[in-house]
Amino acid sequence: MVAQVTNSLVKCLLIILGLISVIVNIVLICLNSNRLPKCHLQVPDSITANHTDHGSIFADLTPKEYQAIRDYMWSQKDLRISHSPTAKPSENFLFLIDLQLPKKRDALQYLDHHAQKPQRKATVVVFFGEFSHLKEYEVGPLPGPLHHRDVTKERYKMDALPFAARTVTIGEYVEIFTFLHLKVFQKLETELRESFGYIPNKSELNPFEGMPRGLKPGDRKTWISFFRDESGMYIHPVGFEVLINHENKNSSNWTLDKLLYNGVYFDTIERFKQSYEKGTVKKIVFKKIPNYASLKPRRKPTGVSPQQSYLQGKRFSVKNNQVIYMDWSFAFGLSSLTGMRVFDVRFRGERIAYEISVQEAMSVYGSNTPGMILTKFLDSSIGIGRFAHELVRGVDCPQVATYVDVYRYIDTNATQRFRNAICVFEYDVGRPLRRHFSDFFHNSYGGMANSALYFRTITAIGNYDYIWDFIFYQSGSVEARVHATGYISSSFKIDGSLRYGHQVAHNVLGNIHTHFVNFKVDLDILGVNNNFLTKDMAYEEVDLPWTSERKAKVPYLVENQLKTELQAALTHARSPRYLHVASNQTNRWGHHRSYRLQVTSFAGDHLPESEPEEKSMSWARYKVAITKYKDEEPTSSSLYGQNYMWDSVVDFSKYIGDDESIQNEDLVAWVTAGFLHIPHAEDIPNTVTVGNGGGVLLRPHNYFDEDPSIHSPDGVYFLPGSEQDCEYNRVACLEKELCSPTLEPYTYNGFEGVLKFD
Ligand SMILES: [Cu+2]
Repeated sequence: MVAQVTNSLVKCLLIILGLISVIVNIVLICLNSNRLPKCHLQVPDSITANHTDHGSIFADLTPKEYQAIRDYMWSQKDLRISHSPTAKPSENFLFLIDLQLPKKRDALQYLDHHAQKPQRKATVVVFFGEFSHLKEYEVGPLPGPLHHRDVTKERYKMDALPFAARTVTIGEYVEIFTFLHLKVFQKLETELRESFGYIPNKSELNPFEGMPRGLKPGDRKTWISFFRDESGMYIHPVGFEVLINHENKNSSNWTLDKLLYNGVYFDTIERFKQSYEKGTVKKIVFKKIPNYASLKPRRKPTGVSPQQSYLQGKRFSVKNNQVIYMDWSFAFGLSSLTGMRVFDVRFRGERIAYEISVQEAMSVYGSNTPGMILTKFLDSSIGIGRFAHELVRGVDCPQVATYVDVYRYIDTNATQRFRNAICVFEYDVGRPLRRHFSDFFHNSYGGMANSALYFRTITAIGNYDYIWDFIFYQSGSVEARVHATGYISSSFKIDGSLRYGHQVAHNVLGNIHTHFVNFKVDLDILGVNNNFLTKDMAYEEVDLPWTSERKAKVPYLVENQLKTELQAALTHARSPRYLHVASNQTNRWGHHRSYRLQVTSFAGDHLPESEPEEKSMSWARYKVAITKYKDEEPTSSSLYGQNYMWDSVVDFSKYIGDDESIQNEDLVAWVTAGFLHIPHAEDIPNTVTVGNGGGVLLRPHNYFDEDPSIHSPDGVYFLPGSEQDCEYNRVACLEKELCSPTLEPYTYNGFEGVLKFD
């Protein structure tokens, strides 16, 4: 009995001791918690931005809108539009539906004066095979009831556009491929097998076209070069090219006009066959080779490259087609033809630009083989925005970027969705925006990282990939930039080829070519009434007031106002260094508030003006050309440029030919950036972006009274003794706040080394 009582007491004591121990531990943990590291960096989801509906007037058409327009046009019995996605050239085909931009005056009334929202309309392009002409329609208002109006005459001063000016559609390509199969491959099976390893349905030859398609208006004669059926076919030319005349809308009337084999021309298949059989043409003997064009890495990845993250959440917001970032806001769109564009670009609420948009990408090639002798590509004729495909996270854009889907209706019979074809991200460009370390007197450090917002799309147009960026900096600058990458175009090396480029693989010539890109920059500096100013520097000889020993040559400021369109058409060779779109208003210091256009370009000559094709690319004459804004001059190039180069329906030089006044007017700057590409061994397998770019930077110049980035929350400042203080240097506390074992502890001892005068 006594033993039982003793056992119970022991148990009770143990339980009480246990409880006391738990309570003491809790109290101790609570008491000591202040001494443990705090990992309390706040990570909000994203900024809360005050979006408006204003951007919607520039928004691309929605899938519902595309379908409504298509169905409406299909229901117009008199237009007799085919429903097939691969309509033949002889049929009527609805080639394109794209947003019709509102008239600028209406848009500004809506944006600035609460006027009624401009009606939403579409531009519709119909290729009328039955009637052998092309027409453009305005269809709207959306959401309906819809009406259509033929606007061809209004836009192009002709009742209908020439049939030969149309883009080659998927439907026409189907017929071209069938033609090649029946009229070339089937007839030359033996020769093509022996020469190029051609085996039907197993080892094919892939076609690549030269453009333009002929020598004069109305021509549709295309040189097609053939390439091995490998990935990266563009750098696998086989030395075989054919000229097809496909002018007639019925493919049964098409003809094979010429052949080229190993540098020798033949008029017919038969003549080539005879020559090949007799051995009078030097035969190319097929040899299987490893695919040097493959992009499969030659070594396996060993890890992941550095990735950026937003430690405190995104500082920008994308809603519908409007982006808000720090002091910036803008609306965006992606035209199937011209590509990326932004509108109503504002900094601190003030509109800087009404529109900044890509207009055209052009390349002129040199060669001694026919597929490329004449080649001058004008990409908007096939569609620049059309080829914006899904972007790859971590490579095309940072993993943490915001991705936007786009919808298009071009060369098809249904709306197509392209997921994640636009990306938006904030990125530290890796070089301070500004900094100063005060070594002499008043020791201090002030600086700021250059974190900017990127708005990007990438278009893969055939062999080339163009990376298009609009970049918004915290100093109030905005930049439009393009970089080229992808495969070069090449031709089979024959005698004399090296005059037109360098050899880059066995029998492969990388052809010399140019890249020219045109941007529309519609700046509105404090309203639409602006002037075009130039500034530069010259030397003048001056007396030295304190001595007669000698004179000195001193730089001085040369300022001019260019008053007419022709005066302000500045070629690549002749342009003052500073170009400004300026307001009549002045800043605190009495200078005209302006934005400067700083063009990064190594363009050179585009094409001698005596060449008939030059009319379709006359925008490329000028590094910067300023025109008075007109709704009738919306683009510098057109859908019809490529296949009607010799009598182009849009000839930019006519925009400035009337030499209108540009004083106190609404001004548009048409900016051309470009570079010469002499392909070299390192273009194999792909051209790299490093060094292959150009663009235009729009930067404030006396627009503000000081650099606006001084107000940025990213500014860093400290003095001797306050190096570890986080009040104006958030990075100093990052390691503690994140408790990150990978972050180096923050230290700064730079003031130890300053000059001392005592
Ligand atoms: Cu190139």
